[in-house]
Amino acid sequence: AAIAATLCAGGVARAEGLTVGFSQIGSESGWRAAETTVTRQEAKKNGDTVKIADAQQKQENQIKAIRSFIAQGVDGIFLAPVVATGWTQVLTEAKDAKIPVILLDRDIDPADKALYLTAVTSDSVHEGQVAGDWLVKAVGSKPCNVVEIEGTVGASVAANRKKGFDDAVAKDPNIKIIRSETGDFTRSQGKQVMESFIKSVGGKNICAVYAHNDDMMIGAIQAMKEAGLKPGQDILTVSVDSVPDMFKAMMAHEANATVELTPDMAGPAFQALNAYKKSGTVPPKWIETKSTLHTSQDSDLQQIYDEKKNLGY
Ligand code: GZL
Repeated sequence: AAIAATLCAGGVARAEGLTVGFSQIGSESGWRAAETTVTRQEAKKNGDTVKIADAQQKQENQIKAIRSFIAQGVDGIFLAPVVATGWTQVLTEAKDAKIPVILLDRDIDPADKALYLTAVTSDSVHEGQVAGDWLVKAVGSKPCNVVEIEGTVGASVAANRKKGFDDAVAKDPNIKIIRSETGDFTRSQGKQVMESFIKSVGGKNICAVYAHNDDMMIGAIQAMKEAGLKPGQDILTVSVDSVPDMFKAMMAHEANATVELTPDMAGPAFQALNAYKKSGTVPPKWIETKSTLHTSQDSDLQQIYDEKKNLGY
């Protein structure tokens, strides 16, 4: 009767919501935790149901979760792929089960492009370029030895952020990348890698640090301070994500720049899945989210910190 009433009133009855299985990497960074929070908020807003499986950053756990979602017969699967390879078999099983898969925030091997409906990601090569261009401007004409703390080995965003940054700084003969190692996107490993860099090259010989995410940079800042160095002043810092603690560090002049990455990948993903399931609309293969640069010179750092700190980072 209610549906009939709605139809009579000229509205379209809200069919029941979608049930989505989300294979999430884990909570290795503040950004990742925020993505999970925003995904729950988006589902609630749309009247959809999302089941989130935390893989503790292990691909085999993600594959198990996807198989379980297929067995449950969910309407769609969201996948944040911890690494770019090793998905062909399980995504073929999802395709055979006619369950659409949407990638969030990271990509998989382009050979498997036919195995997912769309990917909601930023342009992570561009993020690296923005970081590199900022450093070239900040360094000016003096020689600068840079150390690089990379993301998870095999993750699309780590390879892309490295490519974008390395290409951008290669334009400046004064800038040399003297060390580059993975910190696996976590604060603790970012700190350990920075400690080893300081030990091997000497803090005085490091002019700048580039970290593929803010969490590793926050660990690196801790290591620099414990070594009696002045991050953000003697040693320039640039990283990616724009988590609240990075705004705190920039306001304390212990960090210089961060490239923002929105944690809301799920919003566009739910929209694309809904349109696909309800009216067969095939989305573009890539739904791109935009990045912006924030630096310690900006006047809105406190305001952005206040806005972000309730987003579950
Ligand atoms: C980027 C995302 C990365 C974040 C890190 O899209 O995949 O994963 O930059 C997180 O903080 O670990």
